Amino acid sequence: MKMKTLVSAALLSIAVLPLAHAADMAGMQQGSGHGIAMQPAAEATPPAGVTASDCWIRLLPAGLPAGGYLTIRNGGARTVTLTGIHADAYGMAMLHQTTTDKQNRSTMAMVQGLDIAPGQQRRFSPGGYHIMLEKPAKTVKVGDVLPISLLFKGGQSLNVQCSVRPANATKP
Ligand SMILES: [Cu+2]
Repeated sequence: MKMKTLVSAALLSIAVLPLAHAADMAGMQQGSGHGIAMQPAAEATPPAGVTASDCWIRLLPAGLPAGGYLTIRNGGARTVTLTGIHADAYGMAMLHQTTTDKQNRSTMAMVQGLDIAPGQQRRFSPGGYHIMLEKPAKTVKVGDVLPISLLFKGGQSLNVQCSVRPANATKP
């Protein structure tokens, strides 16, 4: 257990993993020791004016990590910072960002904190910001609706229901 913590810390410090675009989900399976894991479920006190919508999870076969996508809108008066994710159905839930360079090479990186300014909307989608979900705690099937908690700096959190979609889905 102690060793695993050390490995996690080492991987966090690397944080950027070059990956082929098509294999972005598959490639992460190797690195399942990294990330912000097992944050306790908090009582949901959302930051003022912040809402989340259109949450969906893309289920992949063969135990590959699932991707979570949604839109977060800040209708409040101050900037909020998304710092982590908690999902009851998964032992590990991480904030990731995929970026693609001019040569069409994709890179997936850990996101330590995502600021959302007043009036701003952040859309998570395949090929961009996503929630990486690993270590399912139960069998997850297409059609399930799973709760996810968005954890914000300062200890606030927002709960959102996410529908589970098949591997070929590209939007909610
Ligand atoms: Cu990822």
